[in-house]
Amino acid sequence: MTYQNYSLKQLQQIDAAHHLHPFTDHKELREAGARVITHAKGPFIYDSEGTELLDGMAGLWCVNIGYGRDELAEAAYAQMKELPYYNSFFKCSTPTPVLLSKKLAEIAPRNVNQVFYGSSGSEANDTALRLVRHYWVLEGKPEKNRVISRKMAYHGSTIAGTSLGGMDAMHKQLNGAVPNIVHVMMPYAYELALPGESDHDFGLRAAKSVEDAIIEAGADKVAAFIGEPVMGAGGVKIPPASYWPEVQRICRKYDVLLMLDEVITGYGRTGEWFAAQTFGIEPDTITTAKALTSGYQPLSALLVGDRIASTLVEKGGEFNHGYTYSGHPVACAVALKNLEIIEQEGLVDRVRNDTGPYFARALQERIAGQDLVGEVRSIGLMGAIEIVKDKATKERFLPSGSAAVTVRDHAIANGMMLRATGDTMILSPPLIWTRDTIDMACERIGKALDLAQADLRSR
Ligand code: PXG
Repeated sequence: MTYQNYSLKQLQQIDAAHHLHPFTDHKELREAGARVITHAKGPFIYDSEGTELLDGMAGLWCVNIGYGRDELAEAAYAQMKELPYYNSFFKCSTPTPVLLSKKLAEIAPRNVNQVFYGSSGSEANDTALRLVRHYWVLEGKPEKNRVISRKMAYHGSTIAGTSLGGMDAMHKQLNGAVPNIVHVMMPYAYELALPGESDHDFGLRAAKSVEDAIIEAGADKVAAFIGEPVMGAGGVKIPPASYWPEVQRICRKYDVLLMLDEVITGYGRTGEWFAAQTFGIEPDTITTAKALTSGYQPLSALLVGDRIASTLVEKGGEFNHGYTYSGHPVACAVALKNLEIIEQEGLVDRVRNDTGPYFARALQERIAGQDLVGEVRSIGLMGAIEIVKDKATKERFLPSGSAAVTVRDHAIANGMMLRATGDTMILSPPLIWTRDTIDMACERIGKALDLAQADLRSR
């Protein structure tokens, strides 16, 4: 029986009775009823009532080549018919993860040539944490097991992901995190730069907090630093240009491994295959997922740098770690086709040379001037709009987060799917957006901001 036989009300009732949603206040959702998205095409999604929405979030930061790409469905179908599943344990392999690994080694930074697969970004970060700790044990330094992360970081929802992440609300519900993980300040100039401090100096100061944490723990106790090149779920926080090269320098100075979490930034989002290339750094691990398959299949790839890989291979013996679906043949077939499409359509170059700069200009020229907007910022096709009560003082509306929800609701009512984190509106559209799509988005967002302003000022 297909869903078309059910009314929206029926689907909502069944959803409420049986389905526990991620990151959701269940009581609130059950009272309101879920919006049911039923189909999608290109940059648009459609709900069960036929409402068309321009998807400003590429699903959840993942549908980089847009919806309705038959080539991916065909790649999955062909692979399912030929070999739907076989494992990559016990000295076995299947062709698609082999070929995908080769492709990933080609596009990754020079020092990164090996891949470990999972099904989600959270799993990949679990693997990354196990791998870096194991690395130091193999190198004869088992006490080098601490990891430095950042406040507001998002590294997934498993126990390791939550522990690595810096979200207070998530830690509170953990009731006991993975030990030996500390969190330093985030490189968020809009709120954390001191009066008169330049972006450059702020970037160096934020990087210095990593050095301070290493010195405090003792370099012989610190395994790695982990960070999202641009913090995503935490509010599209783009570090100053001075930040990452300085973090890399500090990591090298103290022999601390550098782990990048590119679950959001990987596969073209910042105008290079990886943000590591955008920021000119050479990490020891790169966590990727999401856009690896444009979300058409669940798949993650932990890209492992030569330093860790050679120790693992030469000194490691058996690495007692892996998932049933590590190197899933269907997911890898879809990833191969997805990367082929990104390449054939020149989407990475397009973001770097055309749509990225156009997106930045459009946000500056059409959105930044609005009364409710404290700042706009973007990199490639990833952007943020800070919602404030007072542009000059950066004062926010109370209660915290409520203004952004008002903006979001007006955006959705005007055909624009937009997401809010705290009081920051977030944009992370499919890389197939054109200048016209960007114009359409800015028009809808501008209208939502006008309507929200009328609402918020009259309260
Ligand atoms: N690292 C980063 C940087 C992420 O953004 C994960 C790891 C975990 O990936 P999985 O596949 O396990 O979800 C993510 C996921 C949001 C939101 O509200 C963001 C994510 C997931 C759910 C919600 O922006 N990112």
